[in-house]
Amino acid sequence: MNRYHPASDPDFMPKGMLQNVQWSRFSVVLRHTYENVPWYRQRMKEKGVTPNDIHSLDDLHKLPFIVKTDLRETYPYGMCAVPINEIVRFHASSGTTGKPIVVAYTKEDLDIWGEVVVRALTSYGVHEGDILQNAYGYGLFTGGLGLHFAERLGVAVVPISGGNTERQVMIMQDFGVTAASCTPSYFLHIIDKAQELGVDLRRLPIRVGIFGAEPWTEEMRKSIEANSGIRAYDIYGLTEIIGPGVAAECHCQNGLHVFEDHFYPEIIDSDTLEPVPDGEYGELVFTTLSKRAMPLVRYRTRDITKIFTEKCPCGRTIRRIERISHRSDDMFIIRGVNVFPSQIETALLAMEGVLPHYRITLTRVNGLDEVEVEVELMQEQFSDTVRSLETLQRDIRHRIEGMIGIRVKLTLVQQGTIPRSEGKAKRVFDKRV
Ligand code: DLL
Repeated sequence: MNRYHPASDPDFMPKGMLQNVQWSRFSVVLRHTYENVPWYRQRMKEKGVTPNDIHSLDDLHKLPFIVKTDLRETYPYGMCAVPINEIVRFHASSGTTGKPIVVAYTKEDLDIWGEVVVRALTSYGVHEGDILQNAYGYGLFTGGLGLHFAERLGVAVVPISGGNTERQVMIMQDFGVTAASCTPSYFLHIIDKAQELGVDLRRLPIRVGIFGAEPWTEEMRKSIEANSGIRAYDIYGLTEIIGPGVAAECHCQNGLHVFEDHFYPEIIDSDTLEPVPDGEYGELVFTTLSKRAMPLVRYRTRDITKIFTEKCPCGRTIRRIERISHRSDDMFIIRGVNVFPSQIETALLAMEGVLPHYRITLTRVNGLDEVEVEVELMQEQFSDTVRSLETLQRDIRHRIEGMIGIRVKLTLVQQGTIPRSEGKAKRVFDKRV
């Protein structure tokens, strides 16, 4: 079992030492990738570079990027850098169309994954003796088996997976669960169900939530914390890099520390593909520094964030990224204006009486793009006078329009109208094509 010892935690390494670790790991990974993955050798040849041209991590920019379609085109084993008999696990990310992205792990890769998940849990204050209700989906998705590594911290894991929400509430109550992991949208559903069943989560021993796999806003965090009495923490990761545990918040809840001794982050401008300085927004790119089965060099995540330069009060010296509020491909363009769903979520959840359940539908009427936002209201709002409902509707609409800069149609709906999700929530429905 991996027992946690802060003294040996690279989260707290002096900077120079961390850079040495990063470089010594990367130089091995680069050679390993070049020698064992023909796709990489070919791409590097096209760029006119070999591992001999890379003398430090400052030379990373000389290397080509890799994107999701490259992984899809080499499906299923084209990116594997080890023989199949060294692989002990596969995961895959579903994707909406075509073949999935397949990721392979050696036994040592699983140990790295376990290590970063344990570090994340520790930074949320989860410890031996806790009982974790793991409601991320088990299977090819990395959420379930990823958070299952909590066992290595001495945590008792309830591998309940997603779904059957009534049973989730029962088990949370009966087992004395102290921590839960799932998507933030699914936890909202659990909160609703508990309320419906007359169970007050604030009176249960549960104190920590481990939420990720989809964007969520600070307003959503406040809503979850107020309605469940837990502390809600962000965990970030992606199948291609390892799964959950690439970066995680600490108790300061202000940015996610990247476990950069294993996953080296860069932020690039998605148009010019040039690195941007720390503190500026751009697309997050990762290079895996220690994985053997499927190392990735300069993988473009499409996730938009920035790297923090300020020291974190928690004392960790590894860098932080701002929470991922959106992906570059989440953005929709309405009448020439770029809009992110997270902007609408922020505007909605700042209003009294609004519930954190909403849906955005894009349509084209007579050649003109329209945005409709449906949002649930607390029941008591509907029993108020029609006049105050109209005022509320106008106020919410103005707030959204002020945030995104275009007119929207706003529909207020009763609690429970918008379908709930058990995994990653789908909130935008683009019916323009
Ligand atoms: O969602 C891995 C994961 C499981 C992360 C459980 C956290 C918890 P994929 O299905 O490959 O892997 O999706 C990865 O989800 O590129 C982001 O766009 C998004 N994402 C993941 N975590 C967060 C987060 C898992 N904390 C994609 N905040 C990533 C915002 C997130 N977006």
